[in-house]
Amino acid sequence: MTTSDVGTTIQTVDGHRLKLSNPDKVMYPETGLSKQGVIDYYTAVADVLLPQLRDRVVTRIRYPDGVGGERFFEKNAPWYMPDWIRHFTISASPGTGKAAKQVRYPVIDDLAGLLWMANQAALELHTPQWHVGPRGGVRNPDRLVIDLDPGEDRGLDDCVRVAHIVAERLTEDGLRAIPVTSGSKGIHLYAPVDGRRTALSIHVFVQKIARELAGRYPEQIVAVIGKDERAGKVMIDWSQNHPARSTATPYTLRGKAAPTVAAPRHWEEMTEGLKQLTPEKVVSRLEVDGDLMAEAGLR
Ligand SMILES: [Mn+2]
Repeated sequence: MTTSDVGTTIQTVDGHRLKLSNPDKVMYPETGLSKQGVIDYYTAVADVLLPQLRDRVVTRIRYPDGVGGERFFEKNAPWYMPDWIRHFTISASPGTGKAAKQVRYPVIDDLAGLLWMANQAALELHTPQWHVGPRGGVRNPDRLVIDLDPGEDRGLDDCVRVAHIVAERLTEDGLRAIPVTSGSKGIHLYAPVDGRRTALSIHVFVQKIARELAGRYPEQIVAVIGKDERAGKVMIDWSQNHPARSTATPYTLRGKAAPTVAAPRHWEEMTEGLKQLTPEKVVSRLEVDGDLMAEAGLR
């Protein structure tokens, strides 16, 4: 049910009354994608995105004036968040034994929560590799992530080559990775893990693999996290497995000049000329491919 007002629509979603403000506001000037367009995208992918968000705390990058304007990274649930969106107060660095500040994180359970966030211009959603339990306990990760970032003079083709190298190395440890083009410059590789290892131990394990591959392919790969080191190479960023870190959630929009999505891909696509995907493309692929994340055991 939708009623219209000047600059606002009221929708009832999942039994919650949602006020969507400024639907015509342009969020991506390069293509003209509006806030309504963002809401339509998130509605179209909800069936595959919600399983990625389920029981994970979500940090947001908000673009109140669209991608050309100021953006801010938000961890805490804003005070005005409706109480039907769950939230958990958790250490910013759980499971590390370090004193860290407490964060009141939201968890998105349904389309209503997703659209409430979209209405906040939270274009980008980021999640950690661990779940939160029903009372706010932090579980061991059920997946690992390896972020491939191209340095200066390197691009997606170079990331593709390194993705194959990393995936093959992971099979030696019985891990099967799926590539996700990040919607930015690189590729995220995800692999399911059995939940018996802590985030910190996975963090160290992935760091070891990154260093090993950088040693074996020094012309192509660097395992040192930093902007300068990666020039002319692909950086294997292992650090996003740290329990304090999060990664762009598969199927989230990215806040780039033109709208793109963090999108799961077939290995057969991982060849020269690979491109990042637009939201339209991701939605049309869903009808053909279904949920590649689920197929990879990642939901
Ligand atoms: Mn990256």
